[in-house]
Amino acid sequence: QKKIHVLAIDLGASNGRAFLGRFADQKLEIEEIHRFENRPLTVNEKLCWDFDSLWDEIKTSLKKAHVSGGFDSVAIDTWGVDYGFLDREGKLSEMPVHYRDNRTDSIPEQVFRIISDFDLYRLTGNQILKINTLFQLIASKKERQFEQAQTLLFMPDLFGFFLSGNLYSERSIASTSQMFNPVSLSWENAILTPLGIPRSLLQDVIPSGTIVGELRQELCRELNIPQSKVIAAAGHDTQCAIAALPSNAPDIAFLSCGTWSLFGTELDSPVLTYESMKDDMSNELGANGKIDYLKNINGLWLIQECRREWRKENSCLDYSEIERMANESEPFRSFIDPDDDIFSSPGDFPQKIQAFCTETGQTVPTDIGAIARCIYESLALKYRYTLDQIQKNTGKKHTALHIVGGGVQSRILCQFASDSLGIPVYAGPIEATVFGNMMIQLTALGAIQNIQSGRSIIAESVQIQKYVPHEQGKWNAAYQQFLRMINKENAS
Ligand code: LFR
Repeated sequence: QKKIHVLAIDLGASNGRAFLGRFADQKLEIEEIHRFENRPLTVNEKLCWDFDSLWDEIKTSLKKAHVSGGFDSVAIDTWGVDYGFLDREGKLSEMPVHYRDNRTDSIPEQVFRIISDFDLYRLTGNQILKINTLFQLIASKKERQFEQAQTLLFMPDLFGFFLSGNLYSERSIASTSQMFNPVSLSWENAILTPLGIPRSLLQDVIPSGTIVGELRQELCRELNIPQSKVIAAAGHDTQCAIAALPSNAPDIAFLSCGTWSLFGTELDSPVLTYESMKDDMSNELGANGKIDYLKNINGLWLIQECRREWRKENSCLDYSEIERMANESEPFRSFIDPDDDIFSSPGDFPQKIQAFCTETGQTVPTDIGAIARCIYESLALKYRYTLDQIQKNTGKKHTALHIVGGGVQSRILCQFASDSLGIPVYAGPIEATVFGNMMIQLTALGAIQNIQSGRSIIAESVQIQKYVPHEQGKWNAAYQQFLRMINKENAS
């Protein structure tokens, strides 16, 4: 069988990475060929994507991939919800804004005066988060950015347009927007019309894993590379990662673990009940057309932000050192709700965690180990809280958790997740997003049959670490303590 080469470019919260995948005899080997920073820029006091530098890095990735053996196709994925506008001439009309900008702070409440939160949920299935595209768009509208805008493209589709010259809206990323109906699989006019969002801004939606065109000829000439196919894989990084779950067992729980913890399970149809909305559950479309019923939980962002602060004193502090200190720290002293609003934007996290503990009348963690332990335990307990909600809303039972993504490297978190949930954890692959992006490209190219076959191939080719639960009694008691804290918080 001829080798097929696919190029996956994944733009993550702190880095962008390009990997070349070589597929032959039902085996996929991956090689990192380029890595670059992805730091937001502040422009006119707004946190923005550094679009020009990212576009340069993408071009460098294409050149390097050519030198490393060439590629048959390329696909870009990134986080959900963000977008850019094109003007009449097809030029970017301004810098795309980053979802961590605070421009949407009071927007959801303003929107609820026109459409209730439950109507939004019932029609889109998305957990109501102020970062969602809909709320960002209302902020854009207030700032009169619509005036120049002819076309809205979600970030992976925007880069896809720069690569191929074609306009489209890939389904997995559309389904993070709070404007897309997961039942009719189309844009939801009952939301767009009353909020004054022109349907004409949005592109027709195409399924994940569509070949959208070829690299533009001018681009190939500029870079001196041959043409190759451009694929809309899953534009949404989380859906690439879920496509790479190393299992085809029914009813497995998954955790795509990185900056965010996306904790959920696959379903055949969405859960759009009031209770599900109150439980902050989301229904997002997977690359295989299934519904990912999941919660966005703040993830390793909490540790990343703390480390940024601690590094001001100790510039060599790495994650393994932080985990060692957390391991040595006393267990179950204090807990946070990882999703409290104070943790949504950057800035002195150790201090924010201490403030949370003071306000909730708990022991205040003072050193690095105690603060880190509080974060890891709280994340693991929030996973249990979420699994309970999922089981209540779906009537299903889950007997194992698969963790994929960078968080697999956090042994303490994998162990705590198993302890807290009382089920085994299977951790890996770390590079799930890249594997998934490539597998989706390979399905589009007809080299593999579907995502299910891709998952079997991944299960056979990567190492999976198993964790089993310990200290169940202590974790059960801790969970009761965590519940009291969360319920008190919710009541106040
Ligand atoms: C993870 C992720 C989540 C999305 C969040 C914000 O990288 O894509 O799935 O909810 O980022 O877009």
